[in-house]
Amino acid sequence: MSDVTSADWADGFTARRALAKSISAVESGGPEALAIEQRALQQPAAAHVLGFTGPPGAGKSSLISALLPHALDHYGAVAILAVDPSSSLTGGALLGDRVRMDYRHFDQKVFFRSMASRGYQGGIAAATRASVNVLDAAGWPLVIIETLGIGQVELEVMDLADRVAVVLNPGWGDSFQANKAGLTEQGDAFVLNKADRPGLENAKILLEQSLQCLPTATPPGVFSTIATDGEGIPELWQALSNLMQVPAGEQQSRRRSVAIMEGAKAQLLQDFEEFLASPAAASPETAPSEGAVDLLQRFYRQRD
Ligand SMILES: Nc1nc2c(ncn2[C@@H]2O[C@H](COP(=O)(O)OP(=O)(O)OP(=O)(O)O)[C@@H](O)[C@H]2O)c(=O)[nH]1
Ligand SMILES: [Mg+2]
Repeated sequence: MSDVTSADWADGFTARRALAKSISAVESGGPEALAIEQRALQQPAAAHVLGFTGPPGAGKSSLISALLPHALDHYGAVAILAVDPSSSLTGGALLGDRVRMDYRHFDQKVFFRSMASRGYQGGIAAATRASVNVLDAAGWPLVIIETLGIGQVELEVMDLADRVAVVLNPGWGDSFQANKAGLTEQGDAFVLNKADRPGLENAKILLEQSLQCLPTATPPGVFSTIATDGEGIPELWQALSNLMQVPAGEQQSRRRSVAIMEGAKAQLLQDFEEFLASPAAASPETAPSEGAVDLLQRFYRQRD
């Protein structure tokens, strides 16, 4: 039984609503979002960020669910950001077979947020980064990000994580070119999930061969799991928690500098747009290339 009282529930609920609101605000992008994010970054970093990526339907959500009790034992509370593929190229057809995560029985210790992969002013990677920074500031010790391993944007999302687990299935060598997708460079651990399917040994050999070609001293570990019945989950968690022994904030300093740069860019753009709308921008008749140089010179002169 949970020892959470109704007063705790009320507190947790309010805090959660405030958190959800802050995340919505930073997701929507723009100067306001950056201001909230900059404020969040004033807190010392404490969160670890763990990414799960891989092709549609590989079992990322199932694995996260299966690992969650271990993660809660270790960290006490876990936030999950699922970058939802429903509006991306491949997601639609697989929706019927997706695991819809239901974490309500974990009470207040789990925060779950699904993020559409499109529709954010600064792009999904920026929205995810800002959300991670807000969750970190709000004291969530572990943030798990789930995303599809199919494109440049997803690679950018995974760049936010301290460590990344790549989830594949037996048969991946035939059906999915992890090398081509840039996944082999991304992963700190590789999970062959659906180990109950044929072709496990073959997939393992293929994967280990391609990982040996990486320019790292020790190739990342390969783990076999059956997420749906828990097989291999304790071993995978052990490996992931060893990998996560990174100083909290190692990545946060990177998230912080990207946020600062984005802030500066947004400010510059806003100033330039204001300048363009002003009489000072009225351009004399010149050739287009000279016109652009002239315009910028006048913009900088005006700001001195
Ligand atoms: N046989 C078998 N099925 C599994 C295993 N793990 C997950 N599944 C099933 O595979 C399907 C997809 O699982 P998800 O966890 O939704 O996969 P996902 O990678 O999160 O999928 P997307 O988020 O849509 O990319 C579901 O029907 C799961 O029940 C496994 O180890 N063995
Ligand atoms: Mg999923």
